[in-house]
Amino acid sequence: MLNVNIDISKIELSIKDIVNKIIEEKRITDQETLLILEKAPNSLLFLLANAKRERLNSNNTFFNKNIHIEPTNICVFDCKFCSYSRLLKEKSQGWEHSIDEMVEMVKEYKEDEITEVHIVGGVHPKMGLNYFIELIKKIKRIRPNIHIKAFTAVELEYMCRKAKVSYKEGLKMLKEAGQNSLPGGGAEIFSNEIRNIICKDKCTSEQWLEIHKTAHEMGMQSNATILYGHIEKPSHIIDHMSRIRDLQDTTSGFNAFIPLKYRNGNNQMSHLKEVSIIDDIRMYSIARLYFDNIKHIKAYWPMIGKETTQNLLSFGVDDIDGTIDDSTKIYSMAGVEDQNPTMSTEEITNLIKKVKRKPIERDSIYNELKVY
Ligand code: V47
Ligand code: SF4
Repeated sequence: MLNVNIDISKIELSIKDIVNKIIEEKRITDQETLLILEKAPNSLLFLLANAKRERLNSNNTFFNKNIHIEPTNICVFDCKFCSYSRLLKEKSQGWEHSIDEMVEMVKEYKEDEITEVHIVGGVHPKMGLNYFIELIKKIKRIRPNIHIKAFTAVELEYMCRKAKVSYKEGLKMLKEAGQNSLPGGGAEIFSNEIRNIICKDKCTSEQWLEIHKTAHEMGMQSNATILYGHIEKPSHIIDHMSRIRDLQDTTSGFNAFIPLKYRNGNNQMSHLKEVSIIDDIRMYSIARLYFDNIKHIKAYWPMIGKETTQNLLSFGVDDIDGTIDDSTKIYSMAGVEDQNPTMSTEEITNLIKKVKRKPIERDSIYNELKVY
């Protein structure tokens, strides 16, 4: 039973049973979730999400010490929401890091300063499977204990296709080189109706799910994301989460679900207004209530901002990623206020403590390393 103080008699009839199910910790269906996403008052949704967050993760708020490496922003795809990719013909605005440069980036940190390297970038036609295998091997040679979370399903689909290997073969080679897990990017919105408009040329929803399934079956865990707040409708959000919940029922390989708010700077969808903070909180809350099989809901602070992240810790979120030195350009180029997002351990833990939550440093697979 969730510990929540609600006067059930005051709740609208159509959502009363759903609320009872949530309180009794029963799984809610897609239809029920759609109904509460569309109809439940904010206060009710927020209260329930917080109760569930506290039931699953008590007061704990997780972060880790990592750096992001973006090998290139040259990309063969043309996602309408992307502010940072450049085509080969626009090379003057692009970057391509050499393997040695990226290894140097890792070397800048002492062994105990970071536990994870997160590698994600554009899909460059010349950076293939062998290139990334060499990169991973070289990083592991200098930091054998570091966790490498790398390559979205979009990058993996392209590199396996180009190398003419199956997902299983490609992932096996990367795993043998030292890759440990996969990030959750590239999922966007699974519905073809929306995908065909916002990112029609990259990997399909089925391919995204297949790649994560294959990784899970090989013992590589991953995350799942959703890109919300653009042209999608509530039904698309439910459909998206439903496909992830179904896969998780079979594999249990997802560590965290990460809602990513669409930011409208400098891209082909810039005419769209960004959604309000209330919509953000509703998205995170509904995710917390829907996923009974994914333990962590992550707010990626460089994208959503520090203040909103703090607020979200009361509405379902228990993980804030935590990059100590975030070199990601995905969000700074999309117009996020903080153009150089970095937080020291002290800043991260203070941010969490200020809203009366308990900061816990974790490793990449959620083993607790230190309580602050
Ligand atoms: O797939 C691109 C998103 C994702 C915009 O797994 C945008 O731990 C908002 O997935 N507005 C890549 N979002 C980043 C990602 C990620 C980030 C942090 C942690 C993890 C993890 C994964 O960034 C893309 C896309 O959905 N994105 N452009 C934009 N304008
Ligand atoms: Fe390329 Fe990723 Fe940007 Fe899409 S979101 S254009 S795949 S870098």
